Amino acid sequence: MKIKYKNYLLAITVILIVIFGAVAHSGNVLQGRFSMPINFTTIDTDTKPNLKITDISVSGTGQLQITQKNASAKIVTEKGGTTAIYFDGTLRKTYNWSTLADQSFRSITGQSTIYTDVLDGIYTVEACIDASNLVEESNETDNCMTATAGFKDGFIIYETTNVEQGLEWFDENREEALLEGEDDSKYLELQGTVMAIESDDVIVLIPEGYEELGIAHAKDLTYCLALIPTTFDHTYPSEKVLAKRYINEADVPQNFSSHGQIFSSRIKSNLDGDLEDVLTNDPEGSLYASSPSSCSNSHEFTHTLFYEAPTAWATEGFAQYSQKLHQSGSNSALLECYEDGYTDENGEWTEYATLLADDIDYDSSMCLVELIDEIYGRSALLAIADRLEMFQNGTLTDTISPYYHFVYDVLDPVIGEENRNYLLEIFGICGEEGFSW
Ligand SMILES: [Ca+2]
Ligand SMILES: [Ca+2]
Repeated sequence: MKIKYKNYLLAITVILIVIFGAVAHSGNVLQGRFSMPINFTTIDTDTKPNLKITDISVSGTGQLQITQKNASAKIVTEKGGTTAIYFDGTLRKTYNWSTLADQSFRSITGQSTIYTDVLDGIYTVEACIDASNLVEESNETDNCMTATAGFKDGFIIYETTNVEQGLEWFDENREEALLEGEDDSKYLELQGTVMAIESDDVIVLIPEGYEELGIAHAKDLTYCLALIPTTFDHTYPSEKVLAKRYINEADVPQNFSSHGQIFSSRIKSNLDGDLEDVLTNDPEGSLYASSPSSCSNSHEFTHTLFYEAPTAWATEGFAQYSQKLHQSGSNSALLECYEDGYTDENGEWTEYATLLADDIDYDSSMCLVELIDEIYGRSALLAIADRLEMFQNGTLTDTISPYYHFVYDVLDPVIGEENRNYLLEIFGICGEEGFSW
């Protein structure tokens, strides 16, 4: 009888609250009034607090950020505990809780962040809450967290699980492997822990252990970003330049570029070699010539601006010519274009290849772009670049041919039919039948 009476009172109370709410507020407001979170079960079962570190990250200005949390519904009453931070296994700093301005981590399910000094390198960071074991917790085994984190040359370095970012191509390989009945797990295992090297403009994803290579790569992309879009009078098409270097089992290094993104895969020994080149500043290394006036990723970077031209000649021609202009010491930079052929880095003469749609000759295509620049001027080259950009943006409306055609829709409107015939004769193409591109 007593229990029933209680239930009866409770029911009346609930009804009165509902009526009061309905009278006091409009229908629109009511909806939110009954969505109160109810945590009674949790409160009843948690008999002890549980402290843990939930995140180790790096701020944009290079401070280490340690997030600590009370993952329970019991308040931590002790105020004199400590949180310890180790760099590469050595104690770096102990924070006494009483000195921390934000005490939220002691409240029920509360959390707060400790900001350390600015990092001065890359470290294996371990953070442990309740390091002196002052608090009796429901779980004493989850108090520490380890992560690789750093700040160097203006780049923040951190582990990332956001490996899906820009991994479409990688996923295609995985998909292909699955279709062929292969085990796809190797693609993920080869990748291992992914590190992000990030600044305001650039992000490089790279396997753990190759951070120094990632920093050199990121720096180089910063130089590319300052040099190349300006040359072609373009705005970079993405908020950041994204480059992803990952380990694959393919025998041949693979590069792929698209809208604001560069991917490259190497077998492990290649990546090891690239890292060694950076660490020893090897003059033969791919990033040796990297400086504010010379961008070593010039070719692939340029593809991120012109990634969808109507012909591979235009795509590769612009990338190679950009390399000649921006990458000192590269083969392209040492190549001299003339009216009927070119000399290579050894001074050897080669006649131009015939520019056919399916058979790309990088050096000849570069000279096509360079001749446009030299004979018809930079403004003609920029006008062509604009039309390529409009093509990939889908905003080119004044096309002559029914489908987008490099000769009719790009060259003709800029330099005229007579001049384009002159150029095409140089590259062995005469008459309409040769215009497959
Ligand atoms: Ca704990
Ligand atoms: Ca404890």
